[in-house]
Parts: sequence; C-alpha cells; structure tokens
Amino acid sequence: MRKLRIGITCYPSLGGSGVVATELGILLAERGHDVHFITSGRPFRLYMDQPNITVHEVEVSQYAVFKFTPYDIALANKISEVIVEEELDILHAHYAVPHAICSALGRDMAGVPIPIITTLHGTDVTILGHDRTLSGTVKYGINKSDMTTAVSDSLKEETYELIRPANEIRTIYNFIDERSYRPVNAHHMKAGLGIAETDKIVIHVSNFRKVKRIEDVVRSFAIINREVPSKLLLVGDGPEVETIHALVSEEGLGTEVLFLGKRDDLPDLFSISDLNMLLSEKEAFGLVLIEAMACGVPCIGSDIGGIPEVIEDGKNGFIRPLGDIEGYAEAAIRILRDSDLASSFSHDAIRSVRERFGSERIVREYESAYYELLERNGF
Ligand code: GMT
Repeated sequence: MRKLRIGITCYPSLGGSGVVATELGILLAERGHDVHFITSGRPFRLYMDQPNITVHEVEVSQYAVFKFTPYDIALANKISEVIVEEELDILHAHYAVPHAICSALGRDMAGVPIPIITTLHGTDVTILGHDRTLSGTVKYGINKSDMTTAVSDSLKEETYELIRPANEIRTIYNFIDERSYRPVNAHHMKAGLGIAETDKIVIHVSNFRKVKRIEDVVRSFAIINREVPSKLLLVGDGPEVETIHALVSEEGLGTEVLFLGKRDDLPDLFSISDLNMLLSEKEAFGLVLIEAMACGVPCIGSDIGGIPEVIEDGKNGFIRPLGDIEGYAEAAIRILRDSDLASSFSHDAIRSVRERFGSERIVREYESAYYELLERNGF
C-alpha cells in the first residue's frame, strides 16, 4: 500500500477528540505514513518524538488592533503552508469547529485540491450545530469536506437531521490503544486510597461539565452506598467540581466519595474498580466507556447518544433512561452483589472492546477511507 502524507488538525489538549486524533496519528505513523499535526500546541498524548510525526504549531499574532486573537485565520494560513511545503496527500480535521472550516479555507489558499475528511465528535454538531452564531459554518465545513465521519450512528443520524449535508456520512467508531488500556494488577492502590479491601468501587471519569450529569452519579451512589459497602471515585476536573462537592456534603457522603482530580493512571484506577458510570445527557460516544471496558469494568449508562451503541445492555453493562436514579442504582447493586454477573460482564466488556473498538480495526477503517477518497479524486 502506498504510504501517505497526512495532515491532522485537532485540539491538542482538550478532551476525547484530541485523544482520538492523536492516537490515530501515532498509529498511522507506526504503519509508515508521514503524519503532520497542525495544532495550537503539541498534542498532550504525544509524549516523545516519534518517527514519521511532525508537529506544526500555529502561531497567533497579538497585533494591538485585534480585540480577539485570530487563531482560526492563523490555523488556515498554517494549513495552506503545510499542504504545499509537505506535499500533503490528504487532510483530516477532527471536530468541525474550527478545524473543518479552516481546512477548507487552507486548501483553497494553497490551491491544491487534496481531499479533506472531517470527523465529527459530538458537541460540534449537537451543541454548536444549534448555535446560531456558528451553525452556518458547521454546515459549510461539513459540505466542503470530501468525506465526513461520525463517531457513532447516533451522531450520524443527528447530523443528517440537523445539518442536512450534501454528502454521505460514515460511522467510524472511536478506539483505544490497548497497549495502555488493559487489566493491570493495581491492587495496592486500594490501600493507598484508604479503601477497605471489602469495599466495592464505583468510578466516574469526565471533564466535569454539566452535560455529564455528575449529580445523577452522586445521587445513585447514595442509594448504592446504603446497600453495598462501597466508595465512589470521581476522576477529572472542570466547571462542576464545586457544585458536586456541595452535593456530596449535602448527601452526607463526605467520607465515601473521593475526588481524585485529573489522573494519568486511568488503567490502574479502572483495574481496581467494579463499576463505571456515565450518565450524560449528551454523549456522542463516551470514550471513557471503552477505556473502562478494556480494563474489564462493567458500565452503566444513560440511553443517550452513542452510549447504547457502546454498552451492550445486559451483556457488559446496563442502559437506563436518562435521569432514572433509582434504575441506575438498582442496576449497579445487581452487578455489585452478584459476582457471577460481574465477572461475565467484565469478560464480555473486554471481548467487546477487542472485537468492535480495537485500534487495528478502526485505524484500518480510516486508512481505507483515505485510499478511497484519493482514488475517487483521481490522485
Ligand atoms: O464535546 C465534548 O464533550 C468534547 C468532545 C471532545 O473533544 O472530547 O467530546 C466528544 O468527543 C469524544 C471523542 O470522540 C466522544 O467520546 C464524546 O462522547 C463527545 N462528547 C459529547 O458528545 C458530549
């Protein structure tokens, strides 16, 4: 297969879309492609220099006339330079705003008709697609792309309905690097966190934004904790932290809930956990679900967005209606009390991630999309 020169533009340090874009770039480079990240900074998951990877950082002028620094314009400018100087074959934009729009502009400026593939990650459509100050440009970015992918069928359908794009959208699920996410022996951590050997551990990992409905996690845990000796690990940081601290005190759970902040040792934390909860009101995919499942953790999720495409209800976890606190708690208690059920869910979670969200499979799907686009465009 011909090796490609691929430009990837994404958020380098924000959330799951940046993680997926970076991991994809790393794996494509390992497969011999030349990968060029065009970003505002070094992608945070790119720990060290790696063969076949170049990072092109976008510099933004601070000229006094500007009320707002023109990052998007500078990004388009950099994209056009990289297209020409590195003789890119293809551009891959992750998250429509501003990356799809800037890719289209950068390509026009470069005057080289390389194909653009845009991956929609979720709120770029489900929130920004409804924002009247941006929705027109979201549509423009999607329509200027030669191929659009969505991280779940649910996001694909929502995009069709809302944007009514000119072109077909293809679902390509997210994946994990299974070299990092696998069950590990981290048993010592339980004592380190002051958790009794006999306590069950429920975990929630997120960026602590309102859409994650962490209050539902805490309220469900309050019921769980009355029935099963347990601790709740809250991992991550974000705007809702203070509100959740207050709720935990209000529920009298101060000693039962551990706020761990942002952590680099997620595989260890998942490996000591018995259950993961993601009860969001918007979630195109829920990368954290496959991270937990790859470590053998059964999951409980709300019936929202892509969550039911990831958790197979009754096979490796349970899906309950959004906001059904009693239902979440009842499902959690079933898993925490029944070790046979927990073990069967845990094995199935690992199987499911390997079969459906393995890196080899998904990276090949992106690679095939690239070759297909190049062929279609006569390159
Ligand atoms: O919109 C966000 O929450 C940020 C975005 C991101 O950049 O992490 O998250 C979305 O993309 C992730 C990676 O594809 C998905 O796993 C998340 O489900 C999705 N978030 C939402 O849809 C809320």
